Amino acid sequence: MNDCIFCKIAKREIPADVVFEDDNVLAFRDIHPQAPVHVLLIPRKHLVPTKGLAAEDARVVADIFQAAREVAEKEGVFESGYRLIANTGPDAGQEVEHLHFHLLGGKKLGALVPLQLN
Ligand code: DGP
Repeated sequence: MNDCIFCKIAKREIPADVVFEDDNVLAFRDIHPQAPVHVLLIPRKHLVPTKGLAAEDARVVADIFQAAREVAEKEGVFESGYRLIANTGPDAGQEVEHLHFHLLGGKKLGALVPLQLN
């Protein structure tokens, strides 16, 4: 996708603090960290989950979960625990449509949904 910011990061057309990469997955630090460890994991391919994933793309989701484990180990939060989430749609505050998971850790993360938002 020409105008997708995460595609540009995946192609290294714009800079990012990359912490993991392989042929299918890239992980880089979120520009607005919400926790001491806040890494985004994306497929290199432009996938939009709200449009549905083809069976041929399902493998990359498993690859992302495996990469998340490696990132958590590297970042020192595998033992203490971490949260892996994907915002989907306006109520979740999704900004970028390219499939991505947030890996958050390094502190007690508290409630999944803050009470003041209820
Ligand atoms: P979401 O709300 O789930 O769509 O989160 C998108 C995240 O992407 C948000 O936490 C900020 C982050 N982000 C947006 N643009 C950039 C960028 O250019 N670089 C980096 N590193 N992160 C970005």
